Amino acid sequence: MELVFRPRRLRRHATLRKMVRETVLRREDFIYPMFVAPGQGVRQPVDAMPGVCRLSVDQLLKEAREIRDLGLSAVLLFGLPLTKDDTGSEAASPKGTVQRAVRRLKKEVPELLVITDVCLCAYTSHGHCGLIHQGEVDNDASLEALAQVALSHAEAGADMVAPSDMMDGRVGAIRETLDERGFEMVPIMSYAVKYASSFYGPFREAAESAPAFGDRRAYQMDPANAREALREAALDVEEGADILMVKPAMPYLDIITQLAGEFDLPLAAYQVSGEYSMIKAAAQLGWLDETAVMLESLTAIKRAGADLILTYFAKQAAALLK
Ligand code: PB1
Repeated sequence: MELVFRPRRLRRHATLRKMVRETVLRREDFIYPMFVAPGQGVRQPVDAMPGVCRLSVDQLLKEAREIRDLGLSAVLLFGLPLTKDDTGSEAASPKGTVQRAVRRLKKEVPELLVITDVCLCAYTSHGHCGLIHQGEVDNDASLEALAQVALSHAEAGADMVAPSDMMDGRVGAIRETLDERGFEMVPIMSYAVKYASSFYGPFREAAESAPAFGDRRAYQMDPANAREALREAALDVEEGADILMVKPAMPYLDIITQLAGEFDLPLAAYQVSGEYSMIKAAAQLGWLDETAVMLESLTAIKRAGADLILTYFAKQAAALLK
């Protein structure tokens, strides 16, 4: 039978396949999340996330130079406090780990863009992302606290702030505070569509941020919902978000595609700790080829529509894409 079109014609040679490849990963696509710990000389591996460490500022700077030399453009900082309390007060302290790290990074590794996570969960004794009032997370009381955290990051020199708390109205509250205090040019990367996912376990070990009671389902989204993602994203656009994020990534490729088609803001996707640790564990057991699966998963996230990918694989991927 005479076949008119043979798709295999363009798959015959590696060069041809490369010429017609539709999705190409670049080092500039990646943002590398890092954990900043108090103290000096701290380089504490996170058991559930092989290759990821809690780093004191001095050690973070060493790794930041390595990240820059790999051709990566940006890092996202998560802070670990010296002490936790009910209001997460250290989160907004000018002497906090993140604030100190930002000042040092901007001075000593200026080529790197420094994005800071804005949330209370790693700083509060109860481990929730907002303030607790009568046993539940008080949305509006949390907005002011979160805005002060974002302000303290901007004052330290952060290039961008990324609120991951999922309180209603937090993008607007942060935007208003930053603008009032002269930081109208600091963009907000909003964790606009963030699910109450079970893929965050390893992160909660790393950041010691698991909720002491209950869970996050009263503020993070139900994994079963897709249409609701459009509403959440639209609200953040109206409140002034500069970049939208979907989180987690691989279990939510449909949501990434949906948002990419609906909104014209840059779209980020966060390949979370559980997605990373899954691949690491299977590779350690010899069941999967880590490099191949890492690149395939990152390609899938970009193919789905993400412009930016937050991933703990950033260093490994950048080294391969050199
Ligand atoms: O890699 C990850 O799992 C990221 C987890 C993420 C960080 N923004 C949140 C996970 C959680 O809900 O515990 C932290 C929420 N502020």
